[in-house]
Amino acid sequence: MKKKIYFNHDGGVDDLVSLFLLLQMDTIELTGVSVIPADCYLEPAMFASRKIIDRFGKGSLDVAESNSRGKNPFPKDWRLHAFFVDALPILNESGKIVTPVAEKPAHLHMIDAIHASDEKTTLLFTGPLTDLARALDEDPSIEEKIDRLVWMGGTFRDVGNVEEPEHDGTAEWNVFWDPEAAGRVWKSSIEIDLVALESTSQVPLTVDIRNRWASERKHLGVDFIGQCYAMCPPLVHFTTNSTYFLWDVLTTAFVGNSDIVKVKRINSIVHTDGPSQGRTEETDNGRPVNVVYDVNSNAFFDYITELSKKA
Ligand code: AGV
Ligand code: CA
Repeated sequence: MKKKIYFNHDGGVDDLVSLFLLLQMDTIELTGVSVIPADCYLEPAMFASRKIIDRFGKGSLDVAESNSRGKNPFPKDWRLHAFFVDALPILNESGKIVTPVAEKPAHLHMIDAIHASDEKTTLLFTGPLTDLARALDEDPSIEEKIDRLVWMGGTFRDVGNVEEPEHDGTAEWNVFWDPEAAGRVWKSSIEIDLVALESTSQVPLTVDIRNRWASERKHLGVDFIGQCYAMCPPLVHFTTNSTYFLWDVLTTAFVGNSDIVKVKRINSIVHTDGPSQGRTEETDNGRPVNVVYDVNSNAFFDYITELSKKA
């Protein structure tokens, strides 16, 4: 039996590579895709998603647009990445887009997808949780049909990846964009697997991995991920605010192959306002979450590279 996955992403390079990889996994069935304009601009991220499904997918999918808004906007330079992926020749060779835009907005599209399946759905979120929070408010009955939420979000270290005025730097961006949405999901009884910065910081984009993909570019899918990651600054001497990690791709790989990571269960809360807004903190009286805190990075890079060769 294939795992049913609903994927909500926010159009970054690693979000779009994640969509590509999901389409190569034969252990899962993608039941829906939606795009939230957080770390992207909506139009190019929608185009890119539909073109990736056209080029690399099989069955019939549509892609839903989110009409959600966040509290703390992402830097424009990062949001521009979706334009670059959308413009890749490999996605524009056919000159047309077949995969349609869904009629309903993302959160309602997700509710329909959850109810349409007899089995429980795994939610994969690689951007903020706004659409899930709204879906839970709209139709609380979806909770019992959700197997789990796998989310790229949060950190339990002292330092996150938000460097913004009026903030103390303790948050991870996907929580910071809409801290209240995370707070809403924390109040639900959904099982949460968090792929936090603890593990994603072990999979930076490096020149070595780029060179590996370059050497194997005769495979169409490896060439595609190589082209995508050509747009992002790699880790060379030390980590900066713009250094790229394979945050969402690790989260997606975890859905396909949980053997490559280590997970521990802790209790946590989310700070929803003030200078620490978006911070996830371990506390005894918090709600339980499963934190992916360690990854076998060689096994991870082998896994995604081999998956890409199937395209
Ligand atoms: O915090 C990680 C999340 C992931 O979902 N995103 C990027 C990934 O898609 C935000 C982000 C943090 N630092 C970034 C980000 C950077 N240097 N460039 C682009 N996005
Ligand atoms: Ca993302």
